[in-house]
Amino acid sequence: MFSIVPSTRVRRSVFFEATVAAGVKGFTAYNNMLLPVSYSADGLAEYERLMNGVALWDVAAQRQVEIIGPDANKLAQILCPRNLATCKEGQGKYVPLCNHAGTVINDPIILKLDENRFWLSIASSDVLLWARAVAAERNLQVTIFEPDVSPLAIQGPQAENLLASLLGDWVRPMKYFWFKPAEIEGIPLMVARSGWSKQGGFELYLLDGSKGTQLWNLVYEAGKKWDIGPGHPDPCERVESGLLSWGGDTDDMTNPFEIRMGDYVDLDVGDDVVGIKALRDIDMRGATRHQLGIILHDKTPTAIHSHWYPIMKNGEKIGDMTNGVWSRKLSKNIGFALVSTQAQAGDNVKLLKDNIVIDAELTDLPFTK
Ligand code: THG
Repeated sequence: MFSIVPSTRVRRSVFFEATVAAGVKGFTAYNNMLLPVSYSADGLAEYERLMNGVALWDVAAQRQVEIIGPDANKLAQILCPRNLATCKEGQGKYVPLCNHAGTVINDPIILKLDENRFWLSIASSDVLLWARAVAAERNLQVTIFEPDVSPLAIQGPQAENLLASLLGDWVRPMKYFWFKPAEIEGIPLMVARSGWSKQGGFELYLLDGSKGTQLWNLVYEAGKKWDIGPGHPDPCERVESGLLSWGGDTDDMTNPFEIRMGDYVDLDVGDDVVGIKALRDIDMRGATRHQLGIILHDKTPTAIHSHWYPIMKNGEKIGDMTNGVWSRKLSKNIGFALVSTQAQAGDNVKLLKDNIVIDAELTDLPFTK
């Protein structure tokens, strides 16, 4: 075996020590940081906790890009083709960030801390460089930097009971993507109802990087009542639930309409919004691809993670399978398909996987509610 050598380019999360103590077995790279993705050989325990109990995830690699200053509101809107006028202080929204061609270059949650201060809670691409360049080109008065903020996710049906036991019942009526400041034993946090699963839960944005292990241990101790254990953004659950993985399910030409993000685009935002003219154009012409589910008829459990596989219909390539997992819930091989809009749910297709042809069927997303 080989090891990955730590450096400033492969940063450790503030929860790194805690995840090692919890038995982490594997990491991926995300925003130049180590993101835990495995605690067991088959991942079953992590999945079961997420579906039936509560799991603790080190998702500090979901970095924040802070925009602060008198023009912060203006820049936030210029970067997001979704109307932010209705976004209140304490509210988060899921947004595509697009380049001038209308290609999705990240899909963050934007959190409005106040009129002059925002966080972009980003997927894995260099939004900091992008935001600074756009701000400079538009002569805007803002400071843009990566703050000392590290999200820790509590996910699963018992997450709310656990968090209420730590913070009080006020967390129960919190709305999706909304957030509030809080403290656990003096540790400063921003608490949001969010997380990259559809099983319910919260994210604790830790505001003091020296308190990572302490926060992890406090949540873990309180969670024992609900059999808490470590977990991670779960490939099986997220595919079953239809959650997008930017950079995995997208390529260098993917626009929001192709990947079910059309609802998060407002075509009537100002002409100064980056990419909006291209998006209006694409909307008028109609997107040529769309994202569907795909079910393989072959029931040998397979995972597809590192590259895309061609999907064929009537001998012609119509698109690609962009991810694939063995669905524990459906006992089938499932994944996402980014295919021509000529192809529809119900179509019989063939998947070319490493020179093997596998019969498959296109379906609607999500696979499970
Ligand atoms: N939490 C935080 N930051 C993040 C993520 C997160 N940054 C990176 C990545 N995840 C951003 N991507 C997503 C993708 C999907 C969702 C959230 C972040 C998501 N989507 C729901 C859906 O598609 O059904 C809900 C969308 C909606 O209702 O608006 O939750 O997880 N802090």
